[in-house]
Amino acid sequence: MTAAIAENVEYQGMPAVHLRAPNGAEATILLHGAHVVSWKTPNGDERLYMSDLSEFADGKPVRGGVPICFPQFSTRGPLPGHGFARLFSWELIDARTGDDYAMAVLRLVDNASTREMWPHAFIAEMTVSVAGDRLDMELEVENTGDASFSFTAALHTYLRMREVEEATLEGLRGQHYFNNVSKEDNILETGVVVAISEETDRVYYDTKNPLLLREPHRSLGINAENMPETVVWNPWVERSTKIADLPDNGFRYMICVEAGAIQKPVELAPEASWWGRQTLVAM
Ligand code: TA6
Repeated sequence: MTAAIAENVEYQGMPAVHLRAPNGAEATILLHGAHVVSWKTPNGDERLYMSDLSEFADGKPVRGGVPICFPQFSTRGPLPGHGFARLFSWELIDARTGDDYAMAVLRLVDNASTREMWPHAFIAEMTVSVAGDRLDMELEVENTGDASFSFTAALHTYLRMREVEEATLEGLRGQHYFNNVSKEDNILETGVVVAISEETDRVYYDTKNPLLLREPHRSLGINAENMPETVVWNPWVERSTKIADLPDNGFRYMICVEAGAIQKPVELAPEASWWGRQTLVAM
């Protein structure tokens, strides 16, 4: 055991905060987008996927890690895809360590640029902590204006896979989903596991069970709170070639399992706040 660390570092030329729990688990979070770009278990095993072709620049999304989608999921509205939270620099407002954890809190407050796109006053805070074999990520949004607003949000987690075809995702049987590839809605998931062998882009509704992502050599527990949708995304062969910041074979080494509040927008009255959380547990 060593002391926990929360320190300012650079990652790909951008300011970031590096967390290390006393057991050696680590996470790195960019101030840009409050974007978790790395999470390693104590044995040094990286559990998040990051594209080698990702750009790291103001106003550009990062391809990999955990993009925050806010205040709009995907292209379901007039804002840029997945909203603007991932395009701006957030402020690091707290970085702390304890006996068994290290954590950081980053904040985005509405400003002239956000109000140009979305005319609302808000504070968004992302809290990230590493402890034991867990990564906890919580997004909180407060309405600081004098009118209600609504939004959708997601933690668009890119999980690193040794080979995505080896992986199975358990816990979605019996749920209904929207298939964003075929555009069919309300499809019943009948499979005991979801496996990736083609382009997959699904929004599962009202998912309450913890999920288990198994690979032959390791597993990952995925829990969400207050984020009722689970998105499962892998672009597969053809679509990958159209994503400039993803290597053509990048889809083999990733699966996105996202926690979101998507189907029913969150309505926030003045002074009200909301939070949603995703927890990953390495096994
Ligand atoms: O969450 C799945 C999804 O919305 C897909 O439809 C896919 O386009 C992906 O996110 C990536 O979006 P991005 O805007 O980061 O290219």
